[in-house]
Amino acid sequence: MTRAGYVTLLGQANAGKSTLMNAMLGQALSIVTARPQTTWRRVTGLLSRGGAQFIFLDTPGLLEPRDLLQRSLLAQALEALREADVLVVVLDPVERGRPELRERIREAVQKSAAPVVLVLNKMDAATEEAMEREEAWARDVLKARVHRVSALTGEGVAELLDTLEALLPQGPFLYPADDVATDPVRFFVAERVRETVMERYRDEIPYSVFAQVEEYREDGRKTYIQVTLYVERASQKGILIGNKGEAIRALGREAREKIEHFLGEEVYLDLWVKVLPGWRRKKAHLRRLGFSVPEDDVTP
Ligand SMILES: Nc1nc2c(ncn2[C@@H]2O[C@H](COP(=O)(O)OP(=O)(O)OP(=O)(O)O)[C@@H](O)[C@H]2O)c(=O)[nH]1
Ligand SMILES: [Mg+2]
Repeated sequence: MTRAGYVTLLGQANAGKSTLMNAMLGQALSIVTARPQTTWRRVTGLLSRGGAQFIFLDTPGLLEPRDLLQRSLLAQALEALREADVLVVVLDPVERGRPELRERIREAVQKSAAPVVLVLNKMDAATEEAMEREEAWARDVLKARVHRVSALTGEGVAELLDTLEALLPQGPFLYPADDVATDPVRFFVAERVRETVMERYRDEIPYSVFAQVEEYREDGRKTYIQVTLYVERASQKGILIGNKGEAIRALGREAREKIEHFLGEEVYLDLWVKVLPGWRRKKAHLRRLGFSVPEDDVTP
């Protein structure tokens, strides 16, 4: 008898959800940066080992939304919560986060019918005192079982997987055993460009740029990939391009190396920048960029 099911990773921004999913998959699928709010969509990662198939759902960090994009992020995280067969709540003992977010986590756990596993991440960096404080909160408030891990070093990840496997529902595999992802390669390519932007720029730029693959041609010697970076304002376009295009060339080189590493082949990366005024706040723009906007949202 095999087991298969959805394992949703939920938690505040920067807790290490994407790093943890990648560690469990043994592959850098979701992008990771030192900045909060790196993940902007739910990312599915598949792990099949022996008689078990884990369908991990990496989600945007829980937040108190301040614009339409953030409302879309929160809605996606909550939707993934509803699909969970097993819920993994990832906590960051180093940066505890605002009390409202703890409240959101508590609500999510209470609403979920799925078994809950609480992960205290960053055990390589957190003090024993901080770990114990979080463990007490988990025990008293969430009444969940607790695992200490470091998604960064891999410590505790194997034991966590064993716990999760035992909680998966019995049933047939839902995807072919050697699949790792359900999203198209184009998505992961665009994400690598966005990851590079988030790492190289500061202030508002990391949060104002969305990357989308517009063309992907495999007919030449090298795969040709055209990615458009959508920005909110003309001034941001100038910053991205830089003096005589120097900045965007450097960005392109770094992003291309990441893409080549991910795909295992050489590519030609062509970056364009377009202004989509105030896209984070406009329903039509967000839809065009592939974000789902909550139906009940009345903002134009
Ligand atoms: N020291 C340490 N750092 C970690 C660990 N796990 C993740 N990080 C770091 O924490 C930061 C955020 O990691 P992410 O995986 O992007 O966090 P996330 O929860 O997916 O964040 P959002 O997508 O913004 O919600 C990165 O700088 C990671 O390298 C860990 O176990 N130990
Ligand atoms: Mg993430």
